[in-house]
Amino acid sequence: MRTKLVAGNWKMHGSLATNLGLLHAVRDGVKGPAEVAVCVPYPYLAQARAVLDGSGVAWGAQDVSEHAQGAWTGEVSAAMLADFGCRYALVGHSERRSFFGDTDAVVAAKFAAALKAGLTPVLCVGESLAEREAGVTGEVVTRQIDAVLANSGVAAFANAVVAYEPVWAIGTGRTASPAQAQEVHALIRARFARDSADVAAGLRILYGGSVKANNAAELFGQIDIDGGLIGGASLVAADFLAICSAA
Ligand code: G2H
Repeated sequence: MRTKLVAGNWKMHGSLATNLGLLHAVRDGVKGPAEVAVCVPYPYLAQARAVLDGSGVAWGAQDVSEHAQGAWTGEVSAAMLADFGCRYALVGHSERRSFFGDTDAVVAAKFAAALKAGLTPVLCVGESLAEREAGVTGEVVTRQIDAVLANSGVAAFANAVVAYEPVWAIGTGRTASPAQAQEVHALIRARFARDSADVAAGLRILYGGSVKANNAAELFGQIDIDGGLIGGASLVAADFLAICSAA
């Protein structure tokens, strides 16, 4: 009953020239029941819209400011993203959390700002290797989610997506096994079910972290895995399309 979602996260890659081929290939190559989106760098949102508008492929941003407007040099507001037709905005990606100081509170504010502008926030959560080895994966992921629940409430998640991305699996070529991922996805869904069984049942929980064409089907076959957030493999059209087809 949950439509799967496969979202590409291009990170800081691309150029007008290389994006063109990739966007056209994705637009023209997507088949199958899963919803597909690409989260591109800010300067390429207009290009993504020009190619993808009217197609079945959505586009979005990789971050968003928690502020609505004002003297926030370098920031991009949710309303600006909406102006460019974005459906999605990632919030709390681990690279933002670890390299740019996005705390749980900042992530919660970004989530709320995205929702307010009519975007669908994709809340990224996940534990580091040290946290996994210390056996606190559940606590970490729950803390990250609780910060957003406390700020926006469970009903907000009727219009949001969660992405579980174990930090130790991001860009490392090391993927969580389907069973490892499923265990955390089930824990995440159970956390939401404590507040609302309906929201929990409808919530799409994506897996991210070294998803490739050769491991996507098994990951997406898990009962609580509703698609993927795809980094490196979203930059190669054939790989990304194969992952979309596996969903
Ligand atoms: C995790 C993921 C996409 P990759 O960051 O968000 O990247 O698939 O390259 O591990």
